[in-house]
Amino acid sequence: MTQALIVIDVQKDFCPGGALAVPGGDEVVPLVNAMLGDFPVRVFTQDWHPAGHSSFASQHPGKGPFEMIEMPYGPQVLWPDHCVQGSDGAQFHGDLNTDPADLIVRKGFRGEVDSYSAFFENDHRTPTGLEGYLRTRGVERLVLVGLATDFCVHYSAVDAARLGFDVSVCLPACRAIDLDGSLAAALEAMRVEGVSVTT
Ligand code: VGL
Ligand code: ZN
Repeated sequence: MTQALIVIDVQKDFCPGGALAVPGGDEVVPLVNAMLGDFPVRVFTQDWHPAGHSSFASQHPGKGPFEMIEMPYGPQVLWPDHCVQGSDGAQFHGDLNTDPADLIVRKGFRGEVDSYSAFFENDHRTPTGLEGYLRTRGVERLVLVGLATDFCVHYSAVDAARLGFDVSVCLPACRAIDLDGSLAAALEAMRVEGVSVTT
């Protein structure tokens, strides 16, 4: 069974000092680097928003970061401005070994819709193309690592499981934002969808 390592959003803005820092986000870097050699297929994702993206609290007068709003496609958390296309914060962490990446998938590049998952945007309908890439390369099994456990890793893992991939999340190489219990909710949602979580 061909296995792919999917490295989610290990970018400067999600690491300490970044615009949307995930506690301990940088700690995953050496672990991810050490795992790359074990996989014949390696895909990295990069959160990649245009300036003024609709998920940014700065675009919603009277709202602040981490508040919720209703978007046409459903509820959406508002975030500090982060991972703006071409900005330093959108770059991968400087110590992440990106040379072995076969494919880099950028997501969240449409102004009006956010995209946590590496497979579908937050409307749950618009594909990123990653499913077709993995299938045409004969990949059946995915191991997910990266940031953040409770948002982009979680949504990617659930979508992948629903698409029929055998999915496992390697928790030691992930870190969470954990807003209002979102980590526990994500772990439960992944369990329900048949994602295996390794500790
Ligand atoms: C992410 C919030 C906003 C993530 C991306 O990578 O988990 N979280 N954009
Ligand atoms: Zn984002």
